[in-house]
Amino acid sequence: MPETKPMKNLTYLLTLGLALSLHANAEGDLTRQTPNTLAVNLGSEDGRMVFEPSHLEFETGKLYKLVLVNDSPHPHYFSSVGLARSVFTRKVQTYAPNGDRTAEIKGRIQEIEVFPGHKAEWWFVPVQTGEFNDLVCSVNGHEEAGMTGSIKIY
Ligand SMILES: [Cu+2]
Repeated sequence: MPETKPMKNLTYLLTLGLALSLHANAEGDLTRQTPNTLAVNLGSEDGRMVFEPSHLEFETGKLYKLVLVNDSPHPHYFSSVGLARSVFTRKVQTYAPNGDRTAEIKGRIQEIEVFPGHKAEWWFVPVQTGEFNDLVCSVNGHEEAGMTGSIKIY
């Protein structure tokens, strides 16, 4: 039986509807967006106890790749309970000084320690807003020496 014109239109609309819903599902996975890359230096090459930059801002619903770079002579932590409680972590990726990937970590992240010459990427999507003045390096004496910072999620 040949397809009638209204039947063809219905088939077209059903196909279009399916295509649109598949598209909506792809966009719905917030962890698969192109990441917004942000780099933070933990300490400095000449040994200063700083986060650079020391104030970070994120927007809810966007995927971030926070690159924690330690080019200093000391190990440093990146620790913010406020941030940790406000994001969904996709993964943490770690790198050796020669650039080789050394580990990929999944699950809830509280704080990350990066060793001299190493790098770690924290991929996350902020899911709630807030302002936190609790960014700190928890190595003994580093907070007192100036390794503090603030984070705003809007
Ligand atoms: Cu430190």
